[in-house]
Amino acid sequence: MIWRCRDLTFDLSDRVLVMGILNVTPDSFSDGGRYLEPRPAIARGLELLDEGADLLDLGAESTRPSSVPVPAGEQWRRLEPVLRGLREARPDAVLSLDARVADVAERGLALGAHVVNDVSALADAAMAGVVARAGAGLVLMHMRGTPETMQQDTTYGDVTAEVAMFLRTRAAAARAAGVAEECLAFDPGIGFGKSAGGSTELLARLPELRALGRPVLVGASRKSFLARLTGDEGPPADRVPASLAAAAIAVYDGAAILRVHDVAATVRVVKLALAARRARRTGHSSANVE
Ligand code: HH2
Repeated sequence: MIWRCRDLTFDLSDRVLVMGILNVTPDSFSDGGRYLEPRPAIARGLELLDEGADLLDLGAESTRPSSVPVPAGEQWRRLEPVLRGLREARPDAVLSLDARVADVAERGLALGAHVVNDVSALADAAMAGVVARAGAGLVLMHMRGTPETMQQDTTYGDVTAEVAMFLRTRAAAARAAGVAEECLAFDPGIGFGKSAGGSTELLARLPELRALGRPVLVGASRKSFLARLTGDEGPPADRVPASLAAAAIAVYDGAAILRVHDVAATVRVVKLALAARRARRTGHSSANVE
């Protein structure tokens, strides 16, 4: 399964990309305020790359429940120096823009970013055209409503079927605007307008989303549904063990991209889960270890 992002082509049939999260925000739920200034943000990005991140996802706007939109100008003021700094320090780094505003995406793509990660799945009517013109990768994520409203109703008849239908429809809209099929990736939107049960069900039924034919991205890292299941009452960093378990389940169930805060540990988990996935497919282990 090919994922094309401008001049890069990833074969994700038997490979998992680890996407490191870099939130250049004052208020993200896990790392808000830590990387708002360019210098610590660039240092964090380099650290994530050194830990083994295949790509970085740069966001300038929190989308946690009840968060409010950040004006495009302010988002770009936060992002620009960090994008420039990372491009300068690591010209080969693969950069993704966690952006729902076409203007922000367009500016980031002009500076060399490869992917647009749009949690609103093209709510901005200009977004698909911007992505199509750049030939960028595009992550389409399922969310009910907006971050401000999404937790008001988290009941579904069949959450997986509804998510799959939504992603199919948004993919058709992307293609109609000129985005190539090979550039698309899908994301069930763990925690975005979902109960803890809904998020867990989506993880368990990932093969049904993979069957849609595009790489599936999973973003479960440190999210509150994990704490609801484990009973962890502390800060988001306490959710690392559960996040790693979710990463293992996601990879075993066919995820192609993991969006995570804890890159070094996730890289290790991916190796095991991918080896198990291969062994399930082939009937024997390909791991060359005694
Ligand atoms: N989750 C968050 C943000 N962007 N993008 C995709 N594709 N999938 C996700 O699950 C996803 C996402 C929320 O996590 P985080 O960036 O850590 O927090 P915040 O939104 O508070 O900045």
